[in-house]
Amino acid sequence: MPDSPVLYVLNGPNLNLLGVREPEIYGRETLADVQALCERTAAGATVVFRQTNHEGELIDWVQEAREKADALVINPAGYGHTSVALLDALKTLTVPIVECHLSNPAARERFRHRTYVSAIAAGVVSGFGPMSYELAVKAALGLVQERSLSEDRSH
Ligand code: CA2
Repeated sequence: MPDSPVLYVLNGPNLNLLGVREPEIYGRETLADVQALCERTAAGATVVFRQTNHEGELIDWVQEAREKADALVINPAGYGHTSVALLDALKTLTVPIVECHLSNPAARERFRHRTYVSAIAAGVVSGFGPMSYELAVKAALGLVQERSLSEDRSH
């Protein structure tokens, strides 16, 4: 495991409204609460936590993660269901990608049942509210550790 792994946690459109609108679906915790939860969960790792409402900015950050991150957790929000461009950017990463959703999109409208991201993610965590992020962060750091152990063994 790198001494202090760098974990990018990227959030797509409208997640800035968390805790403010539609609490029956997305709960009462804010994105700042989710960020604090990720930072607590990833103690010892560096967490780069960001949200954007703009597809191009999200793609720029994925490209940045390609250079700087040891793993990526992404809640692509609506872009997960629509964006081939985001998928193309994610495909360029060699580090583990964990997809994360607050709600369980498979239990919602049909158009939410598929995301482009899940085709290339190491795994998907959905339906547990903010705890989805906690589980996703643990999974991502677990994968980083697994990789570095298998790299050590091959040297
Ligand atoms: O459950 C999730 O995390 C989603 O990624 C959230 C997306 C939705 O399009 C996905 O199907 C599932 C929507 C994010 C909107 O976030 C809001 C938060 C609070 C109030 C209104 C919207």
